[in-house]
Amino acid sequence: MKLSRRTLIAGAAAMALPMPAFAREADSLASLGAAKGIRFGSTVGKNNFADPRYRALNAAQCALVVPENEMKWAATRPDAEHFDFTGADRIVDWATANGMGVRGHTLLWHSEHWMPEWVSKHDYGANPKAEAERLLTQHVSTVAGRYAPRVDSFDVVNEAVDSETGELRETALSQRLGAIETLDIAFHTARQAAPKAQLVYNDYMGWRSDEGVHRDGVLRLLEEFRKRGTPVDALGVQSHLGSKYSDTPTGLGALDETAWRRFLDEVTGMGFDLLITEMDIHDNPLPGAIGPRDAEVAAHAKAYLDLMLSYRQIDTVMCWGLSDRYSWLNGLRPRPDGLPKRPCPYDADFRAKPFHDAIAAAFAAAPVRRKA
Ligand code: 9MR
Repeated sequence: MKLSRRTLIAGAAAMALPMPAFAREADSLASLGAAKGIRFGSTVGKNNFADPRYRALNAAQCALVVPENEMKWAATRPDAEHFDFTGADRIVDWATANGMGVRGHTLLWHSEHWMPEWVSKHDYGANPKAEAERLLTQHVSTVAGRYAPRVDSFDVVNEAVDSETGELRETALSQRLGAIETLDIAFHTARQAAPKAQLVYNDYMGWRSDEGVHRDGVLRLLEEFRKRGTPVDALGVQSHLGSKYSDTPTGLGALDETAWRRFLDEVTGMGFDLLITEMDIHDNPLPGAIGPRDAEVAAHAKAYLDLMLSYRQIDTVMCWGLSDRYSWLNGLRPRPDGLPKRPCPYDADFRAKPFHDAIAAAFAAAPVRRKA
């Protein structure tokens, strides 16, 4: 009897055996994606990287991983003088040893809230502009230089556009340098430090009808990048799908597919490639019963991926976590009924869910990529 990889993983996990090391099988999401020229992957890090079952699941399913937090300023820069690459190195070394590629996330999270506190409190001295530029270029060149070429795609700038206003956010760096100038410096420095890597602007604008302001803001920023000659290769479409603020049982929100396609057309029309960088589905507004809930999540994922993969500029599809056990969404507002969330392709016990099958089906239906 030939045991499938899924059975082997579940069996080994149940018996608490060391995980078998095996090559990815033909039915893994990585292999199904690769058949169409798509790299499939997910994020690892935080508390989940210590779980051997979870590492094995990722190694079995993914061609690519991205450290969830370990490459951010908050993890790599305890203060202005020092770098700490312990967490990021561990993930990059493991991925390389297991034949997986790595994406870098993120060289600059352009948000006061998500930068370490010392960046705001830092003494910028007599020439604050020069000092802000020194900090930023030193950071980007050190991190990008360390991980190139093992990292061949970086989220250079993350979430610079305020989703409520469409304007660029302000940070301690941008107060000294100017907002667009800060982003320019980050991209130019990344290009120098990692000349062969894909440089990505990454954000969470999406296809719901209430996301128009955010979409417009991102479009304006991308146009500005083109005008200024900023070296940006692609837009990372995070794809955190599902509810925003509403936890009422209204489904996954009103969609505006026409506006979304127009947005993607404009982005690709400017010559940017696209990536899906952080896909998951927040199921707070969906009914508690697992069958209908999983079915709705899967249908949503399939419709979304079908639309997205019709753009051949997408050759990377990443989930933000493979298993419900470790989703960041568990730390967000609880479901109104208090039940565990089910936002990922695998459940909390690492069993594939209909969301997994939806990804497999979308890959099977996808046209072969331009760059395959
Ligand atoms: O999933 C990440 C969570 O563990 C961190 O606490 C948080 C702040 O560093 O970032 C989360 O990841 C975010 C990603 O870096 C950027 N896009 C949105 C993701 C979910 O918030």
